[in-house]
Amino acid sequence: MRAVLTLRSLVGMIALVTALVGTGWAQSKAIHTQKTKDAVITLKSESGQWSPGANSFVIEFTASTGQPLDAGKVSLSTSMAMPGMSPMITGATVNPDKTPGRYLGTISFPDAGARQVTVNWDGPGGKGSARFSVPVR
Ligand SMILES: [Cu+2]
Repeated sequence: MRAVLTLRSLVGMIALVTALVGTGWAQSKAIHTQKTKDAVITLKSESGQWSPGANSFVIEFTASTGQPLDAGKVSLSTSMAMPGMSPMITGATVNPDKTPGRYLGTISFPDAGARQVTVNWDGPGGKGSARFSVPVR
């Protein structure tokens, strides 16, 4: 009897780990959370921060009801103020994940420093825009 229970809990644990990895458990630390009138936007990555060089990240959209929000087409760009120069613009590649309201992105920063981030979306639930600051370090 004990052996059966142990096997069951082992199967359960494997199922849980598989589910967590499948939903992007590795991208679970929040970099920034931004509330707008219509949505809560959570930017996440494995390390919980952006660094110079290549970064992969996740953007999750949640409606004010707490339900995932299908944000449709999503774009993200960043701008860095450079003294005496025009701002340094860096865009991200963003694509929808299988999970509604979840998007996978990549972005590559040439240097460290504070970025002004703009997220735009245009989906069945409406379009919107959010701006917030994220340090690259
Ligand atoms: Cu710069």
